[in-house]
Amino acid sequence: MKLFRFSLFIFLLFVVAILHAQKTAPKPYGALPSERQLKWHEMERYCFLHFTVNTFTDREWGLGGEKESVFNPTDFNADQIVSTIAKHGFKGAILTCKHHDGFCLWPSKYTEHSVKNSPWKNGKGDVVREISEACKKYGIKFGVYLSPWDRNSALYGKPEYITYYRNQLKELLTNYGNISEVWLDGANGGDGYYGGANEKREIDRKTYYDWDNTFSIIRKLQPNACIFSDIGPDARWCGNESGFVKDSCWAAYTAHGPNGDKPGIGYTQSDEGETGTLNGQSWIPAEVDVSIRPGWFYHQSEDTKVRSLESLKEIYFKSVGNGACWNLNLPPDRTGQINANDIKVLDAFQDYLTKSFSKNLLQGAKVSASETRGNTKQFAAFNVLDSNKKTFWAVNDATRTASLTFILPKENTFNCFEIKEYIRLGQRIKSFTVEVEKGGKWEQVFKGSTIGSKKLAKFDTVSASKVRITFLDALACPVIESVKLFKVL
Ligand code: FUL
Repeated sequence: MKLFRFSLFIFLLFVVAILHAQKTAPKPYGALPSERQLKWHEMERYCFLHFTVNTFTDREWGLGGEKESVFNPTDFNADQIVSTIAKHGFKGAILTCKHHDGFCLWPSKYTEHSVKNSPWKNGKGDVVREISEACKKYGIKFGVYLSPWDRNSALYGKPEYITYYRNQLKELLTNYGNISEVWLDGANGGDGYYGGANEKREIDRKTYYDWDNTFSIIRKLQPNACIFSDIGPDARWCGNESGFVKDSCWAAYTAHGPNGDKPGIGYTQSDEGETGTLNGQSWIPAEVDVSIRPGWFYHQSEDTKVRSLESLKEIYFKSVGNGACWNLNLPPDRTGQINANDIKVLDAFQDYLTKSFSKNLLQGAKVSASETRGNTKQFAAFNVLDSNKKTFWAVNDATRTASLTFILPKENTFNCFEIKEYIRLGQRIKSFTVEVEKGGKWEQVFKGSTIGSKKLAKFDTVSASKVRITFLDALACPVIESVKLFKVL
């Protein structure tokens, strides 16, 4: 009898513990984002600004021996550049402060190869200063690209170059206000001017730069800056320059070297960037960098080759719509402004976004769930409809399949769901479907895989008043922050 009572007591304790657990939020799963990364995710879209001597020599990669005198924009206007970015809904600008040719857009005290020896503003100009100040004016985040490869420097390839590189980085990170992203390019080593040596210099991508110590400098000087590279640590290269990540894309990432060995910047299996890693080691979401033109720098010959509206739409869905951030390159032209041909398509794209995404058709809808964690309001389905980013719908710990059913205020026509996981607790969903009710029967209109920070699930236009999202499989119980429904153009 005593034993029976004891067992009953233990059993009840167990039940109470389970019930209690379901009244508190689910435990985080796997790799998690930092506060710095959460802010980065919110940006969704920002712009690259590729500008240097190449703009004037009509090259993509300068050799390093260009005369400073070639840099001479006729009407440089940071206000025009940054206001264009802001007006079109982009949230940040990343400037090529130094590209592979080594020419510095600011008057670095560590080299003569900079704006200070150019005719532009009689050598008194500073592109980094003007762009960073315009960013402040328009509420745009400012990021810096400082090419690790420097085809101008005589020091490149020697240990002293690392000190030179870090000194320049320190100038950028201390003199220009808040930096949102430090963009580290993997392109490296080869032919160059190298102070007049004109030779080929190879470096060991895995060891030469001693990146860990450079990362510490960045963390110390700009703790909120995201560090981007092939391997993160905050954002990873998506693995291509064509404008996409795969439909199934994890923010978690475990980078590998080309031979399955230790990876480095410029030394990875780049196609892994397109998908991330299921149950990967760290939260290192993808950034999709792509140019609005065939080249990264402005070439007049490409004025007729600017991407179309259709192309920008496709990139948007394949980057932002797959949980990545989109870094669209807008190269200033020889005047030192964003070219009118580029602005034309940006206008059309902004108009498309406004018309497509300003009316959430779930406004006023009713939502019910197959299950609610601990049957408490705190985790109820209606949380996915509010605009509070801190509330979410969650199910019980053991559940992997669950659904949300929406009843619209009236029958409506739509073709795109926006779904967000509550990523503070990790990325969980592995597959899901969207169904609409037609004549009392459910019809599947979309089948997808991962969700993460944002998924745009686009399908053929349908009319219905009842629609259901079923999360079919997940790494841990589904936790959904928000759901919206649109009729996109
Ligand atoms: C590449 C560079 O070589 C290109 O010139 C460009 O800057 C692109 C964003 O990254 O690796």
